[in-house]
Amino acid sequence: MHISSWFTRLILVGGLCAASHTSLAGPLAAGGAGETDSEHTLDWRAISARRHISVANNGVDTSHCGGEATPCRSINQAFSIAQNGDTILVGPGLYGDLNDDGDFDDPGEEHGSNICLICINNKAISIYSTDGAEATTIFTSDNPSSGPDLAVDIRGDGVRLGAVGHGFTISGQINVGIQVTGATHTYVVGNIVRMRGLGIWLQACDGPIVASDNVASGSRDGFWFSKAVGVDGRSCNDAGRAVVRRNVATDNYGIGFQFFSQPGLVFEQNVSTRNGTGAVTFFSDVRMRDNVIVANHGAGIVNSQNGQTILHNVIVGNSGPGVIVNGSEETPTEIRENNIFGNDADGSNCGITNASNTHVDAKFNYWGKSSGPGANPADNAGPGSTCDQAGTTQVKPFAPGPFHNSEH
Ligand SMILES: [Ca+2]
Ligand SMILES: [Ca+2]
Ligand SMILES: [Ca+2]
Repeated sequence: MHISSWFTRLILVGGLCAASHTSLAGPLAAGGAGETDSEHTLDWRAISARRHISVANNGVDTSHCGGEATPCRSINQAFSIAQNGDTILVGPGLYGDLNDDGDFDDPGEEHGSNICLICINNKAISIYSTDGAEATTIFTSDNPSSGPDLAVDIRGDGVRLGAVGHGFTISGQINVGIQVTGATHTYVVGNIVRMRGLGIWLQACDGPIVASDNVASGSRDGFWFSKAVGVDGRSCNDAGRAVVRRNVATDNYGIGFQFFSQPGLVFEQNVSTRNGTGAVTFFSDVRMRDNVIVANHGAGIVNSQNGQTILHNVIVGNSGPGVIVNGSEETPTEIRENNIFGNDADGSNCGITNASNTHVDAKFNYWGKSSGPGANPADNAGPGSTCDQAGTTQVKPFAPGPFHNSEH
């Protein structure tokens, strides 16, 4: 499955292209983040021609494995041989608990540590699959007898795990699929994760960290983003800017995307669908743009702190309110140019529930009807509705028709 085509299809099926998109310059219009653009133009031929360490299902782990004709069997063994700046290329097949006996002590299995099955510590390396996530599975057993909490643990700057078309599927019943702990300039791209607890958890430290084109499904929560706290002797004063782009969280019974403490985090072109809740923020200044937040079993977006920017999203058909704004800071929240309808059908029909007593700028949204927010088939919001606790949500002017998403 190629995520971007699935993404486009999802939007078109929604029939949201009836009106032309009037582009109103928002605060993100000139900003954005070109950080991950290189992911799409990754020169695979050049990478595979460069010196690299090979891992394959017909490999054997030795102290000198890794040549094209003498591949290693496990990713850990390749990592132990790798030096700073090296690339590890992993062939198709199965890695991890090869015989599904619940442990990792058999020949060719990933002999990590009691913390991590695959441990990427303190070397700036790139690890790619040659054939893509669908063809390359890291399996952690459905019945682990004991063992690590993390399937892949990255503790180091400048690591790349996967690329578009060159990631991994990580599945099984241990707690976290991919965890990045206290890193900067680290990329997690093109992976499919299905875990017992949490799909992907990125904890940034003093610099940008990027998650793009990943899929997290069938876990408790899909994605978590937070600032690392004093990892390995580093103070991690600042989370740095995180970029979360083109990921999909689906069928997680908890939360699709959860943001703890990364001001300035850019969240764009992601899909959150059929999760318990679509996305939850605990910190001001998360910038959400061009996402699809649909058909979640609870609310679409819950802002536990105000001060977010929510622009150009499709927030449709969630069982709870489209957006809930909590929080007490005097930082205004901006929710503009979104399609917000079909939400909260079992409740109060709220497109935006503002329980914050602070100003929410919700101008220029489309509410499901040309006459603006109100009773079905529109969603409600703003002064005079039960959705607006203190009458501080500004819903006028509104958009008379739905926004196009052709820009995807
Ligand atoms: Ca085993
Ligand atoms: Ca065994
Ligand atoms: Ca409605």
